[in-house]
Amino acid sequence: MRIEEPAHLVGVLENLKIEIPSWGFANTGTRFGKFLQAGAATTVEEKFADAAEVNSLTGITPQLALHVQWDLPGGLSDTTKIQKLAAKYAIQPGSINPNLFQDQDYKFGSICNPDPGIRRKAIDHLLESVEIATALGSRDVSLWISDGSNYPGAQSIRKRIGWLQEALQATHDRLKPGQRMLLEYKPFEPAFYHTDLADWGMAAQLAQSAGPQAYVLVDTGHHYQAQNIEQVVAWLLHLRLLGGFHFNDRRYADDDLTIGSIDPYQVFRIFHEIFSEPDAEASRGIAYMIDQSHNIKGKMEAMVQTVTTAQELYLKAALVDREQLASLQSEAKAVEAEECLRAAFWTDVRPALREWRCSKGLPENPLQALRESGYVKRIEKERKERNAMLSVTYA
Ligand code: PSV
Ligand code: MN
Repeated sequence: MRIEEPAHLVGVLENLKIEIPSWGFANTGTRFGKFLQAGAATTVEEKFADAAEVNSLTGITPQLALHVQWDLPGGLSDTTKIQKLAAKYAIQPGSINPNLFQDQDYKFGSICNPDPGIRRKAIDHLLESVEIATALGSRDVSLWISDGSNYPGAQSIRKRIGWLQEALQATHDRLKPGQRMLLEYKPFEPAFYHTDLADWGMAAQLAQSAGPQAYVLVDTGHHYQAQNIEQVVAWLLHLRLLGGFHFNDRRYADDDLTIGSIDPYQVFRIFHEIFSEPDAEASRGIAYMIDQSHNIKGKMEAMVQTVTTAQELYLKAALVDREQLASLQSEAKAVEAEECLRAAFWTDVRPALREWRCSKGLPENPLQALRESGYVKRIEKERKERNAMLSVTYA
């Protein structure tokens, strides 16, 4: 496939920007332990440096998502340091992620904790996160609320709905014009009986009640096995509530594997729903973010592989002949309609992508270019000792 045919494909590629997570470069693991990597980022500066390298290879990752507790442990007072790093590496701070899950006080919840003092502390952290976003020029404050309970009867589900609403309202009211609050749902983990913000319906309702700057964030790993995620996406587009994604793949639960590694067709179907949205306004501001944990793969290679895979699947979805599909659907031609979708999915878009990269002065094959650049070897040498000293870093 050539990039000029059809002509709109170049525009499609120009529009796709993917936000990568700072934590994707740091040591991560599972609750059973961590395998430290010599080249993992040990400081926020190293995360910016790695993000800049990924951006120079792929050309589409100019923003880095930051987690407040991990990247700005000093809160608002760390924003000057982040601004300097952003300027030095030409990488913009992306979404700001408050942390409501690691403080010892949050054992029974953060903004849904039965203790009003702890709820206050959690709300203050959310408000500070909004201030951080403002100071850094970030549009999105992205909230994952991990609150829940482990045993029936242990907590009042109803009371906690009210506390959730109060906290989200207070956070929404602190947003500046143009900023957004993204609500990320997840059915289980760390809580295993009930999670206060468990699914897209709850998130949509909470976003609507919080106000016009609240949207839903779909983390692809945060669903039960058989959930039809593209249908969730279609509904959120319909409701004008689709704020963004945390992309990753999974085989079992929230596995945080690289996008498309298990089921590339699903990512394609999600993108197809977005391209099918007739109102450009509903899909314009969608934040395409990655939320992955590279425990086995080298972090730099995994990130480059992620970005190029996302680009391939996005381009495949752009190829669907939606006019033809609509007419086949109206005639209820099931096989032909499915084949129309599959024809786009099975198109090899890699030659077109290579062409587009060349036209932008980017390496044709970013993964190979990374291998040839010597970057990974250099950071492994530089960071090896620091990483060997770390036994625990991030969740
Ligand atoms: C929770 O599983 C989550 O998806 C949230 O987005 C967190 O911010 C992130 O993972 C932390 O790794
Ligand atoms: Mn996530």
